[in-house]
Amino acid sequence: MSMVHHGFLSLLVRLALGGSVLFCPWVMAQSQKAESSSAVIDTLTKEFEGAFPQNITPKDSIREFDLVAAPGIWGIIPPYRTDVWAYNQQIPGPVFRIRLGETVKVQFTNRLPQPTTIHWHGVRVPNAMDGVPGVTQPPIRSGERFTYQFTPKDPGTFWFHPHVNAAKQVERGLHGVLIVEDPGEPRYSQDLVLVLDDWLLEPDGAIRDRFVTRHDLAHDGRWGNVPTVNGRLRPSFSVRAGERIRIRMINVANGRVFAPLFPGLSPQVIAVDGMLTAAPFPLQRFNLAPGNRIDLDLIIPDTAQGTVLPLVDTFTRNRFPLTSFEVEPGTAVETPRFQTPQAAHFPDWGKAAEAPVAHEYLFDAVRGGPYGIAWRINGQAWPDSTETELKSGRFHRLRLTNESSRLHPMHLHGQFFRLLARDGKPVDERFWRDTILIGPEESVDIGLVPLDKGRWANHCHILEHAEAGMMSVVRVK
Ligand SMILES: [Cu+2]
Repeated sequence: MSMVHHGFLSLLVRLALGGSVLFCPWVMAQSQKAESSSAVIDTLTKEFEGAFPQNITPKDSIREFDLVAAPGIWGIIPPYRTDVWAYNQQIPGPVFRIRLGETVKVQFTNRLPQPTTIHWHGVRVPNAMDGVPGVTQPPIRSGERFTYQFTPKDPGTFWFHPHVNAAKQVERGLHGVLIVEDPGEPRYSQDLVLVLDDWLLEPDGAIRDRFVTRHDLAHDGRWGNVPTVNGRLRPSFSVRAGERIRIRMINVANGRVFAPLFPGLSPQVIAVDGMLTAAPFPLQRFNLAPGNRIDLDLIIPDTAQGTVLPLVDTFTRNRFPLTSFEVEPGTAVETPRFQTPQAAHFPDWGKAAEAPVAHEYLFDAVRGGPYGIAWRINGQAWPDSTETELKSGRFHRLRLTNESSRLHPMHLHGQFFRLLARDGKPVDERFWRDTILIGPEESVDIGLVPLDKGRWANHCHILEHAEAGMMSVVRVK
């Protein structure tokens, strides 16, 4: 029966009962439904409890780091010298390693010819430390200093980069790594950070200096011609048979998605976007989109002595090597034995599909705007934007719908979420994310219990798309 008929019936009932709507069948059905969906949300919220901490008690230990963003020179493909913008004159920028409970204090100086900020990707920082201009802080002008200080609540692999003119600043080389070690986690033979990047270089080694082009915007952002690991084309690492290595892989590219694979080896994925998975799973086809991180547990087999183990990208049909591990002959070591680390608690969320969709975000592009093509969220291109609100400490299901034929790795600041469904079909991903790659014409549902209050950016991590409007703000109250 249609709503019109229900409305008509309820009017009749109301007239019969002298204005009371207590026994209106339609109103009763609605309120039962509301009750049951709020019961479902209660269950989902309860299942989340203990998944990650609301707060952390800082130890009495402040780790100070100096960080300077400035023009510099880097040998991406020696002997060519490339003019870059870099943190502390190195590509990638420094790796800041701290222990859980320690407070990070970064004394930052901007020596770039333009304003900048630093965003701590994936770190649940106080909102004022999130580095988003016009949302959490004013841009830091050329020559100015700013102190970022926070105590990370989660151990894991995080990174940092500018949030002003990011398509240009990140592409020119501004990115660094923050690792929060958990003293309770096992000791690997090596803890190796691999920063994956992708440069668009001219034949003389210079960075092609046209940014946010119409071509980039009509496609999946800027894809380059020189993939690098830790700022070098195809570097190699020396390892020994028997070693058990924790590899922390980060995609800092503007647009390129990597699907890293070690042919013939079976590393286990132990963390995604910084957070330990509910259980380790083999690395097979994992799309590491811009912003994403994975931590791997890799054992170098005894049989590999004297061989070279490549790491290849398999995202496109055109497979290419990223780096290789040279296994020294005759130097095998004993493999450290321990249980692979995993999340202490991971919510079941089997009922998540029964929760109503709290907000839907539609992504599309139109002609216009400062770059000729504008990327939009719900019909608006940043800074034109309507905030959405989420309640802190309550489960929400959000729907992200891609109405375009391009890729969009969507990144929500300050929160971790879990993929629940693709195109309405349930997906059982047993790990958290802060960035989710959405395919052409695809719609995904994500679930989260936001904890940290404030105004958090929600944007595409293809930095050209974000620059051309694909950003909005979610307010957690
Ligand atoms: Cu996008």
